[in-house]
Parts: sequence; C-alpha cells; structure tokens
Amino acid sequence: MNNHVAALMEDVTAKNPAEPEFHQAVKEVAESLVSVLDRHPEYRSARILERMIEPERVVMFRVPWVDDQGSVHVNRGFRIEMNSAIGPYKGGLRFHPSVNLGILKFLAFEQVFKNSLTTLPMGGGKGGSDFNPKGRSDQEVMRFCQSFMTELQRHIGPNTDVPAGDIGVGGREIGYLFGQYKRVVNEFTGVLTGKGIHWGGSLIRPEATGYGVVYFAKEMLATRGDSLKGKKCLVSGSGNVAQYAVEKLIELGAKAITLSDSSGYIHDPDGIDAEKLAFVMDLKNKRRGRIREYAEKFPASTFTETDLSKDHNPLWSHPADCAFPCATQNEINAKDAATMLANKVFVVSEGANMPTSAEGVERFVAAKILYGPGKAANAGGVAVSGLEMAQNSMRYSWHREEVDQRLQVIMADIHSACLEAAERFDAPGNYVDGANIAGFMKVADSMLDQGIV
Ligand code: NDP
Ligand code: 2IT
Repeated sequence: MNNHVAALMEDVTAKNPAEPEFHQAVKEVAESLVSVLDRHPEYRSARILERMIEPERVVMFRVPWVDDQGSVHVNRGFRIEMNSAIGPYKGGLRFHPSVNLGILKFLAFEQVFKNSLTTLPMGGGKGGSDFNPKGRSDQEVMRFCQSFMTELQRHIGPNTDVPAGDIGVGGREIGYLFGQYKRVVNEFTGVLTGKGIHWGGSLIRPEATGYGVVYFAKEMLATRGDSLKGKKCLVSGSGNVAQYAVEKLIELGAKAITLSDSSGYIHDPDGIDAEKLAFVMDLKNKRRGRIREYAEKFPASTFTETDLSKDHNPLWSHPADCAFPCATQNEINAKDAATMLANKVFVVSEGANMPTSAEGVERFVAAKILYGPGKAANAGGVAVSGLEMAQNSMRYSWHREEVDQRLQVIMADIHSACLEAAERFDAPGNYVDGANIAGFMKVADSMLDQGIV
C-alpha cells in the first residue's frame, strides 16, 4: 500500500472505530487518488481528502413512536451532512434494521463523489434510521415518519439539505415525511425529492436509478461495439432499483433471469417479461410480500433461500453475460466475483451502493471486464432528483420524454468523464479510478476556491 494511503487509513480506522463499510469506501477512493495527489501537491497541502472524510456535520436523534397496539418504540435517527462544496447536501434516507453510523457515513461519502459526477450542483449527505418497516401497517409507518421529521426538519431545507429515498424509503414514506415537514415548517417547498407527481415530484424519478444503471451498461458495451440485445442478465434485489432496471432491460431486448430479496432469490430461465415484472411490482410495492411467491406463480422458475451465513451467494453462480447488483452493500464477495468471471460475466453495472467487496472489485478490475462502480452507474437516481429540484425552483414540470432524454445525456456524460479521467491518470478503461478521480477533482477545486472551511 502507498505510504500516504497507509497513514490516512491508520488515522481513519483509529478515529472511526467499528465502521468497516466507511473504511472500505475511503480506502478505495484514497487508492484511486494516489497519482492525482502526486501531480497536485496543492490538494495535499490543503488537506482536501482529510477534510472530505470528516463530515461537515452529523445529527443523531431519538425517534419515539407508538405502534398499533399502543406499545412505545424508540429508534435512532441520523443525518450525515458530508460535504457542501458544490451545492446543498443531497442524498437519500434509509430505513432498515442494519442502519448505523458507519453505514450512513460510507453512503454519505460515496454520495459526494456521485453527486459531483452528475454534473449538477449538489453536495453529499445521507440519513435514515434503524427502523424496520417490514410488517408494519401504513399507520405505524406514518407515525414513525412524522416523529422522524419532527426532529429532522430543523436541519434540512431546499437550500440546505434535500433528502430522498433509499432502502425502505419509497413514495409512501416520502409522502408522510413531506406532509409533516409542510405542517411543522408551514412551507410548501422542494425539501425532499421523489415526491408524488401531483405535489412537486418529477416524472421518471421512480424509474431513474434502474434506467440509469442500464444506460450506463449500454454505454460501456458501446465501447466494444456491443449492445444489450440478447444478453443474459443477473439482477439482485426486487425493490425500486431492481424493478426499473429489469423494465429497461426488457425494453432493450436483454433477458433478466434473477431477482432477490433478503429471504432468497428466484431464477427464471425463460426470462422475466413485462407481465412477470408487473406481478413483482404488485407483490413488492402494494402487497409487500416475499419474492418466493414469484416461483409459486410462475412454475418454470425456482426459489432458493439465501443463507446469509454462507460464504457465497448462489444467485451469482448462474452463467450470464451481465450482472446488475441492485440490493445492498457487499452482496458480491471475492468468491462470487471469481465465479462470475469463470462463468464469463463481462459487464457489471452496480445499481446498489458498494455492492462488491474490495477483493471482488480487485478481481473485476484485474480481469478488465466492463465494471461500472455504483457511484457512477447508479447516479441516475440522484441526477433526476437534481432535475426535480430544478423543476421545483422554476415551479414548472417537464414531460417524461424530456426528463428521460436529460437522464440519458447525464449517464453518457458520466461514462465519458470516468473514461477521460482514467486515461489522464494512467488507468485506461478503469471506471473505478475514473469515477473516483473525476468526482473528486470538481469537489477538491471548489474546496480550494472556498478556503479552509
Ligand atoms: P428498496 O427498499 O426498494 O429495495 C431493496 C431491495 O434489496 C429489496 O429487495 C430488499 O429485500 C433487498 N435488500 C435490502 N437489504 C438487504 C440485505 N441486507 N440483504 C439482502 N437483500 C436486501 O431499495 P432500493 O431499490 O431503492 O435500493 C437498492 C440499492 O440501490 C441500495 O443499495 C441503495 O442504496 C441503492 N440506490 C438506490 C437509489 C434510489 O434512487 N432508490 C439510488 C442509488 C442507489 P427485502 O424486501 O427483503 O428487504
Ligand atoms: O444512493 C442514492 O443516490 C440515493 N439513494 C438517491 C439520492 C437522492 O437524493 O435522490
């Protein structure tokens, strides 16, 4: 390991104990930046990277709420305001029992680079709670959201910090959160994105992350004169990102053969067509059921339970051309990555944030496959959030085609920014280094301009 990276990581692990995901995200970026910091001593002397790994502000708060039986629960709420050099803090809220400070710090750190890549003026942030929405009634989720926003509203605003959705936070939760913000602050404003279409939302925002991750794969394939047509694709997750990734894959003539949730995965050798996808959307978004039901409904498919203690995830062992991990962090480990490479998977476009372990990333990069890291490949979601903010500021809304067109242009621009930066810093074709470098330089230059703050 380079000396500067080693010293930085020693400091990061000492100052941020028990935050392995945060360490993982920082180390990857620091390693990508070695030649940038060598060529730009001004970044080093201004301690740009050291400042970027320290959140500008962390808010942690109690979220008490009452369930349908009258029992009182206490959850923990967070908002990490990571970096505001290029715009207001921007990033999602995650409601999942695994949420803790370290996970949200890794997500907020990644968000800074991702938002910079989108070409739009957004800083980076992330928040959420260890609240588990699974099995809770709409009324319980509403009471939780109201309690969460009663505190969060003090810290956010359309020009300060603009949250959105992430795991466990979709249209329903954004609605309850927005309702409470408006009630407490007495202001109808673009303080959240992912809003409903009649109250300030943008067309294509629900679709944007999934569509974007497929557009990014399309761009990567085009560099080899290839396309998605006829490609066999592994997709994980079955939530917002996975659903719209599959929708776009179907439209572009590819064949998605898997989907998953935290209980297991389904494999459908015939491919998930539009009718089957409609079933998944109803199952996951309305009935809030388990993916196992897919295999009961479509008997040509199989359901396999996922044993989280196992050293590999069998979803990734099916032969395919492309993979779209769209569930959660570190869902592809070194063994999974090796299996995928042995099976000739040559495109990986990440819908989830940091779904591949550090060793897995190393294998993909060494094999020189088309590997699009999350902070580039899944930036379409936050990009359309940026477009939602722009429309809110104008008090106007664009048509579906216009937003989709802008999304496609942004994904193509991110793709070429990654390749250009990688080329300039002697790592041709390496999208990991390219994304980290291109994302970093815009923020670093802005921080230099703004002095030591
Ligand atoms: P959803 O809550 O809509 O869906 C999440 C999916 O992943 C569900 O199928 C869920 O299964 C599964 N999942 C979540 N946690 C785990 C886990 N620990 N182990 C196994 N499966 C799990 O979230 P999104 O689709 O919005 O988010 C998916 C990923 O995409 C996340 O990494 C998120 O950070 C990232 N992302 C999301 C964006 C967005 O705009 N929404 C933008 C950019 C990135 P189950 O139903 O059982 O919980
Ligand atoms: O990880 C992400 O980029 C998101 N969850 C979306 C953030 C946003 O502000 O739209």
